[in-house]
Amino acid sequence: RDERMAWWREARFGMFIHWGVYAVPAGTYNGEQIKGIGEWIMLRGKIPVAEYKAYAKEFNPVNYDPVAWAQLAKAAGMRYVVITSKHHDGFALFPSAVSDWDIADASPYGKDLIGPLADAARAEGLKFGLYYSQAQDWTHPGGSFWPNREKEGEGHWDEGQKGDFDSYLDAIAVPQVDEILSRYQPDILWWDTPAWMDNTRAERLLPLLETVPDIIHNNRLGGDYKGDTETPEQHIPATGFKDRDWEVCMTMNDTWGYKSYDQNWKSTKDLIQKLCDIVSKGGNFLLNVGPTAKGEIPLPSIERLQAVGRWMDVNGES
Ligand code: FUL
Repeated sequence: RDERMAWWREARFGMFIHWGVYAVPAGTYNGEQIKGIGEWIMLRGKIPVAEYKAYAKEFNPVNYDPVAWAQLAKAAGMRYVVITSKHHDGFALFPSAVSDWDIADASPYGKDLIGPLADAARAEGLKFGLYYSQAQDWTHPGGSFWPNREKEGEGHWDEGQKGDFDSYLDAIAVPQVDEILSRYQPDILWWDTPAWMDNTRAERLLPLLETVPDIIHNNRLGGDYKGDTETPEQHIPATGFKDRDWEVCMTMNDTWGYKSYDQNWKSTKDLIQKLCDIVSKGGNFLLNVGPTAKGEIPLPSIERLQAVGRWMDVNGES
């Protein structure tokens, strides 16, 4: 374990990327600004599946520049990148053989978004991780719904979402995790919101990880599985975790996925202080950017990362 975790413990600072079809509505549905984090707009707005899927026709990231993204992360002093390969809306940013709700079939862009970033990150000497929402899925029949207090089989708002959770795992989650592991050999698998997961279900995904030597995964798989890393979200714990690796994930404004009108940006000074606070306690900092549907990281995020980079040039380790 120690050897496997060595690069991660040294890394300290990484870029989280929440990118998907939710960047099209960008926080607004039917003329209404939907409260909360942008990538949850489908649930918070109770948007019907067919209506939500239509957004993919406008998800055309022609300005996507994975090399520039990787260089930005590198210049900021980050050592790894973690991108959402599939978030709760079920949309795959990679071509998937088991679903048409993916970049290849549902968007005019039509090309893989994950592979080019994996290559660009690795060319910059960065490690490459994938987020995958294994349980919660609001478009494939049978996917689960968070929070856990929604009983199994409940929580949906569209008939098309109904189905059997185990069948969903068989048809979508297991084969897609297999696809992303075999295709991209990620250094990290970042699970999320394990609603309705238990040991038996977790054990259908867990063996897939063995196909990627030394992969690191977080504590959100479900059941009793605690993974390699603790994942405090949007806050810095008062003290570190005893005998556990940990990583704080945080947004620069108040959303992970792009929202056109969220301008509540943390200052560069605040971000640097947070990084120092976390690192001094022995943790890692996974700092998020939410690119637009055209494939652009918002300028305020770029400016902050560049400023953190200038601070790193003076104060960071090389
Ligand atoms: C949460 C998710 O529900 C959010 O959308 C985001 O991905 C965050 C990092 O994890 O639990």
